[in-house]
Amino acid sequence: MRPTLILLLTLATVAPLRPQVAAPASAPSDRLQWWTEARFGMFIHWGIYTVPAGEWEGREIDGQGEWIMKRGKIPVREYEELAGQFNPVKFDAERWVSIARNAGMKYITITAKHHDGFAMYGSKASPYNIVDATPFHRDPMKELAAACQRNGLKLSFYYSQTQDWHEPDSVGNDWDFPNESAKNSERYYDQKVIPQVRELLSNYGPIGLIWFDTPGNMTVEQSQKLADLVHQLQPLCLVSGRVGHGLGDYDSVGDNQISVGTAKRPWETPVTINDTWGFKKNDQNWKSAQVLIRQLATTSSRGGNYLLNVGPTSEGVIPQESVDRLADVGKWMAANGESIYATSANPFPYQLPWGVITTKPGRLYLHVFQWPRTGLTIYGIHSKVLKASLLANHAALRFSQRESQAGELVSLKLSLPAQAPDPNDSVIALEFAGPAEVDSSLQQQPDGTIALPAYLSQLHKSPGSTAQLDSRGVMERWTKAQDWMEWNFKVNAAGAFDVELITSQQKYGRGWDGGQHVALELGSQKVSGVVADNGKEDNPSNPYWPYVISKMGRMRVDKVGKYSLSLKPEDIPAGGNYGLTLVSVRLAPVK
Ligand code: FHN
Repeated sequence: MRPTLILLLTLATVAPLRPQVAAPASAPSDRLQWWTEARFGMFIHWGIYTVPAGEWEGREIDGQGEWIMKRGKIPVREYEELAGQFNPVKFDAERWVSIARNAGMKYITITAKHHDGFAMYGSKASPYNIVDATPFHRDPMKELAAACQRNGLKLSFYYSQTQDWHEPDSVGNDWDFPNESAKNSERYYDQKVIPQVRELLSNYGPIGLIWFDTPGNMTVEQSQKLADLVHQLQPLCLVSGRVGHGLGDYDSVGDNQISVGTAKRPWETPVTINDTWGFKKNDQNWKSAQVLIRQLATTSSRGGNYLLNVGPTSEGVIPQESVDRLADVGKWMAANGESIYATSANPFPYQLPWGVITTKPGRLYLHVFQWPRTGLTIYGIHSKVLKASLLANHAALRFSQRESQAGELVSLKLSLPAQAPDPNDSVIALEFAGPAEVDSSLQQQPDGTIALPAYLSQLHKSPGSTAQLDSRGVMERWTKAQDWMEWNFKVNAAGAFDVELITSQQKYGRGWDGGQHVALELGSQKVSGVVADNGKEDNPSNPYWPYVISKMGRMRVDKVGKYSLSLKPEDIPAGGNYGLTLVSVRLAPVK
């Protein structure tokens, strides 16, 4: 047998390389290019709901601030009076735009009209707007458009096309307008939506995108008409995925969701900095700068855009808690933005145990969240590394690459300082002569763990099965015991493993079924058990959906090599709400 070759490359002497800029294999259309390069935008929810700020008649109304009209079933005539009290005298477009710019954001998407139907710009199509109906009388969108131009950011508009609780012909207001059969959605589209979208695309210069939301019961024709209108008025303006029927230019995943795998289409996730979107005075559940930075890096590592929301007050002020956190994100971006802007997704189809990876031609950026005390080993990089350095200060790192017996580079070992240079996300840049080639097959990681995500399984569906992956990469509606999954993977170090099932709770941990009997088979070994709550695990990229760990038993692997593991439910009790919400199977080495 040929001895394994160890290649030790010392890099301190290698001159810095310029990243090679090559056209990606599938070049984004002209419309998408700026947006996929931007990766990071500011979402702003601002409207007259900021006057009550979550309270109505001395009572806190449950839910998000911008939903107070619906949750409180506030009659249109009473809600309209808020306009007379809305006077955001502290609004300063330049300040808002510089907060976004200094955070490293490249675009702003602001609510031109939310579900309450109130236009936050001067609209001729409806007098129910900020210029005509409030004592403010200014058009903040004009001021923002100018400030964005000055600062090099794109301005985009959120527009609620389906829900409009102010209009008798629209969807959502069943307390003032209970007679559903009297509603004429075409009339609402023709008299309000189409003219207002036209105004937004005609009066504010070049617009980056129109962020339609909650398509609800729109027909294909209605969605198509809106998308066509946008493209006809501004051919370079994007249409969000929530225009409905897959007719947007990109996909918008669920609120506050980050999918676990890479997606087929360009995508964006809207995330709130606290829990509400529109300002709510009692919502103090601010995400830390660390969570925000890691969510941004994680979204980029899966090829998505991160649209982070702030909710300014009725005075026109972005809350200081948001400003502080965005400033911290901005400091990180100033040093590490190269690893976010214009990057592509992690070339490995799976997640790494220590963090996430983004890439550009000739570079891999390792975003290390869990700093390893004894150096970092990565399997599966086949290309020769020319240089490794810390992105923030350019300090070169020593490394070695190991070859397989067949002469293929199979593992990279980096020597690292003992302390994480950045507790939020330390980025290591790896440079290559060309695109980094990696082994995309599933394999045991250097820490001994074998992680088998649902999104990389082969799912064998039985007839009539409704099981599928949701936009987080979690199985939904798996209610038939005849559906089963299998994975092929490589074991690099033999030993005993604890078998754990990771399932996801629903939002805020409110729903989870459990109780399913599941069997896992690996060769002639079989373990089976009940999906039970044996402990929770944080899910930092999706903090609202905690993971549940179920311990299923122990398995042994005596030889390194290729294996296949199957997961077959033996029983899924009827009457559950969610089914088997599988995220992954984990084989954790027994220490
Ligand atoms: O109902 C809205 C909500 O108020 C907020 O605007 C979010 C942002 O993505 N979108 C809707 C729900 O998905």
